[in-house]
Amino acid sequence: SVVRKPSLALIGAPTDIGAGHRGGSMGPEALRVAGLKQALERLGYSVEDRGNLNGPVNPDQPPVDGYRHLPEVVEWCTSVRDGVRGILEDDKFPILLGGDHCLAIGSLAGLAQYCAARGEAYSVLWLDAHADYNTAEVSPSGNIHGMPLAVATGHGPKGLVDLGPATPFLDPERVVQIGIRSVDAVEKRLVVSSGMEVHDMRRIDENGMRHTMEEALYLLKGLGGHVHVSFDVDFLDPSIAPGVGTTVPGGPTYREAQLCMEMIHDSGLMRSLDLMELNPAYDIRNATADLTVDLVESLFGQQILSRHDAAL
Ligand code: 6HN
Ligand code: MN
Ligand code: MN
Ligand code: MN
Repeated sequence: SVVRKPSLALIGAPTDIGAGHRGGSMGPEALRVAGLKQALERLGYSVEDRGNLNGPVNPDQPPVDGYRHLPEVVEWCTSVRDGVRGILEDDKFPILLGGDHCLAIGSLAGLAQYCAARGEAYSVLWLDAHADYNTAEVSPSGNIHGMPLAVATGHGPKGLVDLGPATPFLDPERVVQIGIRSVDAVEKRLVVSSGMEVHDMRRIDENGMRHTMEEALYLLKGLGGHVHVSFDVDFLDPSIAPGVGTTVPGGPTYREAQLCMEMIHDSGLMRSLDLMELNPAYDIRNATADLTVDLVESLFGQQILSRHDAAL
């Protein structure tokens, strides 16, 4: 069967407003320098680069009432929401170039608005070292990039929880996490009772990436609807991906990560994508950006040799 390739649209959100380290604001440009658009064009996609969104500068202030930079995060996430929704409304596949992971609140809200207007459902595949399920009450840092899934599922401040078509704008039963290996003490309790499907690194160690992804994709397929992939680059083992602010040892190897991406592609489920937390200030000669582009190639169908036995 011939599946028509979607038209892709890149949109940059150059800010580190929700992170504890500066430098993620350079992520979108590093991905462009690594040749993201050209790589996707080589695979036969038409790719539009919508440039960068604008937003407030990072005031580098300590948390207030448990949140760092909440008003600025609201502004950035509002423009990400509108940018991502605009791409979907143009019948294109959005690729958000972060920027820190708080911006996923914006892309999920935009997707939620788009799906709600059409009576569709959506699910999320979250590739990350972290669960990103903190609330202000339990966060050790106040950094909002540690909170996006809690916010989208309704646990967070006014201004963010109400960015979608309703509050909450994401059903935790429709969230699948892969690669998790750093969860804060109280966050653990919230994650366990959340209803999210968490494939932590121990599960990947015990069952392998193949079996883990088979389970994850089987669940997402059964849930139906739009599948959004939110890729936090710190998902990867720091030995191959040093260019992030919050490295955690013990992540997927190069081949485990490639297999993960290849299987997502073969499932045919993905309809939108975030590329988050790349931090060129910590990178070595743009190697982590280059690796991210390599992985995105697999996510969009690059194969070592063509094969017809898709994973699902
Ligand atoms: N990320 N759990 C830590 C915190 O401060 O809440 C780290 C969060 C990292 C978030 O990498 O997207
Ligand atoms: Mn992370
Ligand atoms: Mn994250
Ligand atoms: Mn390549």
